[in-house]
Amino acid sequence: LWKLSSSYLPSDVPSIQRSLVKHVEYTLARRRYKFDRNSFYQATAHSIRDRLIERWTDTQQFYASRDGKRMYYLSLEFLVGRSLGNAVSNLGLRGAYADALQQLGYDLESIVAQEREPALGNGGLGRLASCFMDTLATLNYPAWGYGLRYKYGMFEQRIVDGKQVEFPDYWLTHGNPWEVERLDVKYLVRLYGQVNNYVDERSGETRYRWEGGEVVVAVAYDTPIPGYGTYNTNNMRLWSSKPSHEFDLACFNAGNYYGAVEAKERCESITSVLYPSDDNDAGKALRLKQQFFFVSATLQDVLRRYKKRVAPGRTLKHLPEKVAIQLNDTHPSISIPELMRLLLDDELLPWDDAWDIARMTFGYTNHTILPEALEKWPVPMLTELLPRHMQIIYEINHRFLQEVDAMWPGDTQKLAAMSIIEESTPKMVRMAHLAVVGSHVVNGVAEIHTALVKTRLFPEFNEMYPGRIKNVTNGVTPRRWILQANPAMSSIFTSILGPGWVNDLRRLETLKPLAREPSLQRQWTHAKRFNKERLAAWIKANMNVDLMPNAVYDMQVKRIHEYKRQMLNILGIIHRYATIASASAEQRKSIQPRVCILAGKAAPGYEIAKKIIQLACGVAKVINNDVRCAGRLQVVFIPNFNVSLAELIIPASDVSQHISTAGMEASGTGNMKFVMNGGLIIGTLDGANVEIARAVGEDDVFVFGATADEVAALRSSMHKREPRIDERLARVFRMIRSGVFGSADNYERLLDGLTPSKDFYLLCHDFPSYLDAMDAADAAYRDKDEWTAKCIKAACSMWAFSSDRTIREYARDVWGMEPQPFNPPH
Ligand code: DL6
Repeated sequence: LWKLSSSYLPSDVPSIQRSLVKHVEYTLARRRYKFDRNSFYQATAHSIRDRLIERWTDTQQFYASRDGKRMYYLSLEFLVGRSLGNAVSNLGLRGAYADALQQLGYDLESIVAQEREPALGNGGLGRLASCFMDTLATLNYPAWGYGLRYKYGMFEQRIVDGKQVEFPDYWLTHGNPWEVERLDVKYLVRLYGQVNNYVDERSGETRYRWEGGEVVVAVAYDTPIPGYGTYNTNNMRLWSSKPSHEFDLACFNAGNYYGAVEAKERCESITSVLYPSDDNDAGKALRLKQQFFFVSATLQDVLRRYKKRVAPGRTLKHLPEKVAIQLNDTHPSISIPELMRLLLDDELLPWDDAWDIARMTFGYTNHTILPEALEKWPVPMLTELLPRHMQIIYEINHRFLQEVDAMWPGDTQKLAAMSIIEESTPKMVRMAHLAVVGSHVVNGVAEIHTALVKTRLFPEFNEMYPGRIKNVTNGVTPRRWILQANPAMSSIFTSILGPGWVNDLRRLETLKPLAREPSLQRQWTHAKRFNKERLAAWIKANMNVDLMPNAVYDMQVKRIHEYKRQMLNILGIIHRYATIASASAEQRKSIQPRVCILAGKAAPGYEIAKKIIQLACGVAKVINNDVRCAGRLQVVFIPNFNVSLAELIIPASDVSQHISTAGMEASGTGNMKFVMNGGLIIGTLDGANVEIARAVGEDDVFVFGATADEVAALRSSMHKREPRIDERLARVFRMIRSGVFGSADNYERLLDGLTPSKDFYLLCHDFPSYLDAMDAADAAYRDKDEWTAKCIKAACSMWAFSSDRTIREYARDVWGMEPQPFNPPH
């Protein structure tokens, strides 16, 4: 067999063309004269997939033979984006495929744009997981991602009558050429049922068995994840739920056809839909089922693979030497009791051994300190769905509280604050406490966030387990976010530095001294203009709006949240509008032209966020139709923000806004992408903004607003604050209330929270300094050469925000894992 397939598929242009035609004819079963663009997309994807598969299977075989430590990244979300462009580029075949397609009458970029992106994530957390997958493969780490294959991904957002309307995202309509269904890789997952005990004959100990209930099957779907400039190709395994038997035959035979079908559908519903809220869905039984279904299948799979490798003296005690499992937030943290159950009840290990193994295997990443986003599950719900796990959680908590009591004898407040069980009605399981207790490393995702995790979120845990909480600042992959998203800028880098910068962003530092050189500045300005025109063409084609070409392109694109303060941006836009409207024609000429772009989805049940979108659309409509604003101000809300749109929008920005109330945004990753793409940021001292400002220089970031410490102090004195607000802001409120942007009733709830005594997100407080920061950005933009120099220097200072740096830190400080580069035998 090896001889029959020993060399890799040829990737010269004629061979690629043959493979494209073969796939149209045989895979898609299309007549040779009936090709269209979509069949060419499918054929191109299959042709690339063939080339991925050979590297992929060989890489996995190689990892198995090397028997090194592996890492499994458990994430309920992977925001993958389109795969074709990424795959051709990572395999180094972009040129060959572009030529092959061109000669057949197609253009690679328009073929790439045919792909419907799988939106299996909400936002930052899911996209981070996908950036990590790219880096893990690129740096040759033996790692797999595990997740769920939702049939319906993140909803499609449309703007109807100026409001968000959600439509289901059935992303599998045309199939998914990137996945391989593994009907042979399946596991049974139990739900509900009861726990029975028995006495183990050998040891005489009481043991437990979870029995009865419903059993669902998890079927694996695998997707190859190619590294850039390496043969290593990793795996992302997503689970789909199926019934354990097609119909309940008893039901069926008794004439209850619908009952039989219903049971089948109940099983399949587990992986039907991604929950579209990026903070917390606790309380929804289906979400807990999803989480457990996911981790149970994953842990069975991980243990099966581990046990397959037989080595002298190796037992389950050595699991942490060979396996690291990273929990992407608390969503998969039910893994901790599930691994304990498998080790205790199936493998019959003693508690202490099982606990040491579990704790040394798991790492937990915290992505938010917002109290409402910290998952808690009602004890009655957990007891019903996972009775054995609830017992195990109680036992973990019992032992943990003994440790707490030993450290702080008699301190009942400490016990209550730290307990995994919250003594509320009903009692709740605090999943974050479970994750901290059951992991050997807990990490925050930016320096300031980690400091807050240590001091505000888990201060007692930090005292009890010194050194367990670490910082690993997030990063993004330069392959997707520079090379693929911004070919114009990438070709400048490549022409000066050669292609190696993509995997070593530090090399960009050498361009900083050239930032004022006219020839580099000229190329840079052309690239930016090209990117702006590319975006403007899309907006014209899709929204029928003509954007001004020579304006500052100012962007805020991210999930809509009160703490992210899109509202502050909109208030600033209205202020600018008021200034333009009240200026003379002569005065208007000196106002910096600006295109304000907003995009982002609001969780369907988050009414205030939806009102923010409505206000943005209302403001856009008025401003874009007011002749006084012509040539000075435009506002666009781009619907259905997703990864593909981000790739188009980000490279076109001059400035972008990352303006969360300080202390509330864990990291942000958009901020990194914008600066890497040659834009400057306006931001608060929050999340990764702080480190970005340090890396690029405080002068090149337009910082404003209260710091995290000031926010805390301001909040505690809020009730005493005088009701006086900035006169410019008062004018903006009057305009909204006058109905200029649509009926004031629509916005009353938004304005209601904006009085100094109720201003939780500190919009009133930060508004004046926000306007100062905007003015500073406008003033800086006027000196074009100096602005370009700032942008070049900033973009070339961003190496630390590559996910390559992030993953190296995880590998060193959390996983204890070494790269394993695979080179195929030629
Ligand atoms: O760490 C990735 C990303 C951060 O960049 C954002 O700042 C943070 O808001 C986001 N967190 C979530 C919340 N998830 N939960 N739970 O998406 O993580």
